[in-house]
Amino acid sequence: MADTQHTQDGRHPGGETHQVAGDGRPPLTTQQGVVVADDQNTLRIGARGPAALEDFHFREKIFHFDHERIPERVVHARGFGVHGYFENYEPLGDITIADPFQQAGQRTPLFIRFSTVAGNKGSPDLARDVRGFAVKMYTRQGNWDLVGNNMPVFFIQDAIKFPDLVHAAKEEPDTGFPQAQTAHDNFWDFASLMPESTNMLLWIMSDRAIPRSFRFMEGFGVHTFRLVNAEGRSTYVKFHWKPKQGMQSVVWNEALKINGADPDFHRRDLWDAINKGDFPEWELGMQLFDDDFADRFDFDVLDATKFIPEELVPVRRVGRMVLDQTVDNFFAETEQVAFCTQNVIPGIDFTNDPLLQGRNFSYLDTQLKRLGSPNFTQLPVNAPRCPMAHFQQDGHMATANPRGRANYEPNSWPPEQGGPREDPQHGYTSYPAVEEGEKRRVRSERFADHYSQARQFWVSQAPIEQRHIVDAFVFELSKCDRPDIRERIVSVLRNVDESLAAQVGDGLGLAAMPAPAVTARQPITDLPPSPALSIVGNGPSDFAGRKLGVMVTDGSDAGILSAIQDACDAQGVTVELVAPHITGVTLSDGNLVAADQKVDGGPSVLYDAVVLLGASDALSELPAARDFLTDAYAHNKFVGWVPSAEVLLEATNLKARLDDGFVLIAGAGDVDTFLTRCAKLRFWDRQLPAA
Ligand code: HDE
Repeated sequence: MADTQHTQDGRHPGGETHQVAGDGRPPLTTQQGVVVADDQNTLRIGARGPAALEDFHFREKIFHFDHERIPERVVHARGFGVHGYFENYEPLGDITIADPFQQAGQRTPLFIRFSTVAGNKGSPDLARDVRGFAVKMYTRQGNWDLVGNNMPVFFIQDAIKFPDLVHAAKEEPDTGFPQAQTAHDNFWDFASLMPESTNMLLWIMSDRAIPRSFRFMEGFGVHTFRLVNAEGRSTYVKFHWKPKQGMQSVVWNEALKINGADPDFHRRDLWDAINKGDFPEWELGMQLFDDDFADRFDFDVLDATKFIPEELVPVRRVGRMVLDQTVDNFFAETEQVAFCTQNVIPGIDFTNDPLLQGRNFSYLDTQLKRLGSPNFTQLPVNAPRCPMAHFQQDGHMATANPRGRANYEPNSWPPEQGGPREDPQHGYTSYPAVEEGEKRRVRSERFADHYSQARQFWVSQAPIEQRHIVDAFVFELSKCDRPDIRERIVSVLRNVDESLAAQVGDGLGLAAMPAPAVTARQPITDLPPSPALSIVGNGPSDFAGRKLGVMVTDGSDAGILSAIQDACDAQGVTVELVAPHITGVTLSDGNLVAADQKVDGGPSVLYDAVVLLGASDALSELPAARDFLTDAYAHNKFVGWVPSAEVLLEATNLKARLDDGFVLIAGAGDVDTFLTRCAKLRFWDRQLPAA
């Protein structure tokens, strides 16, 4: 923050000049600005004597350190934030007066924080989980927070169940584990007794829950919101973020290994991409509809366990989000950013979605607990960037204190002293929805169908994606100790799709299938597949933004390597060299190239595809080198290889199993063929041959 920074010559901004140390660095000071002479030794009485209480430097240093932590978020504790902007494509004044959507080309600065939900702050990035997708736009009409997820549906219909859901999903209260995973009895016990969570179960068991990177996943506002125009007309809207890089996920066995090899895999990916100028982009999409559609739709648009298929209501792309700047300080920005669903601006309003209504209470409440003062809005990452004036005052850490005489209203002080006034014309006006009904603890009958859309999601998946869903259910349920919980989930799945239930039952080794769970309403079984729901069907068109791992040894072909590097540069692909030593290898032309990773620190799970540009008998002896290849094979990756790498293919028994996912790079001319193949990202036929 500005007041703790030093200028180059050692002056505090606006303060006196301190003596500058010989090499030009500013002197170390206490928080009070007193220059420190010795930061190595506590003040003590005699060389072996007791410490003196008057050591204000020691006291201040330890005191501050002791108070460095703030409570982590109850959910979404593990997150990563960056800055960017939203650029609007065309004026949308006919639909909303919201500031970001008024002019073509208009840019609104924003901060985004991606997160996992269940894990603690230090948990690995590639947990199987929903990803938070929270965007704070600093508009000229105030801050607008769209606090979404990477899946368009949620586990529960009413916010009152949120504490139960989160308790069940996080660590069990007696043991304090497992960390960052739902693969335990408590979660599946709860889920098996909450039929409304079935749709979301399919989503979190799908590859959506293990994205390859934040850059390659979709985002959703989840709830139905309202857009309101100047005439006060309301249009319902569902918000979507569509990654321009295409969608991509990893496979589960890979996720498990990435968590060991690089627990920061997702944040590192985003950090690296932005800092090398490869700015990730998403398009903001809107599904716009009216009461007429809402009445006709098979489900209630206020029910957050349902999505609206894009094939029914098209997603209109209204602008793009570009992420172009990493944070200066993780704590100041990512940790202290405070998203609140109730941060809306004129032209954007809520609906009665019971989940959204509950969230509107929760977020403000949680920020006070976390940040410790109602003045969290004054922190730079949270402060609006438009003019702001009000009569709220004081409190812990108040730094933006108003000047002038009046701190109340109405008042009769002249304008320069009397403070701000309300503005009925431009101020936020709620949509005047007419509400009526009995005050009761009830839920609409229209929320009662829990299975039809889960089935629609299932039938929209490619066969390989269906296989992954089955495997994920089997994996998670196999971690449950109680057989009755496993069986209850299978009985729930029978209402979704018999073949899904049978495959999961088979994977669990059930002797007999349990009866289907009782349904509140007969599911609809003929909802058509929605192609937009498949990741494999919505991948990228090229290999740009991806990472290639090239294994090199002494004598590797310099010509092919430079062809790989040139082609990858041209296509926006990152190349990393993996070698027996970090110092590097001597290529065929006699030049020494440095390695990016030593072989055991650069497993193939960190790359989208690999090339074996060399191998030796000694290298093939290393388990890490063999894993490099066998994992790439097991994870259905494309493997380029040169004849001299054959020794590793033989050492791993893969020489006899070469398939179309292996590309022989006999010379520089084959590099393009290889990279073109890589655009498909995975050779799925290896795991599930096309029918
Ligand atoms: Fe949250 N959620 N949530 N949530 N949520 C929080 O706020 C809550 C829900 C989401 O990067 C908390 O600052 C309730 C749906 C994101 O800082 C808390 C309910 C969706 C983030 C909270 C929900 C989300 C949060 C914890 C049930 C997707 C991280 C810390 C009604 C649309 C934001 C905090 C960030 C964080 C409450 C359900 C998304 C406790 C009560 C549905 C992305 O306030």
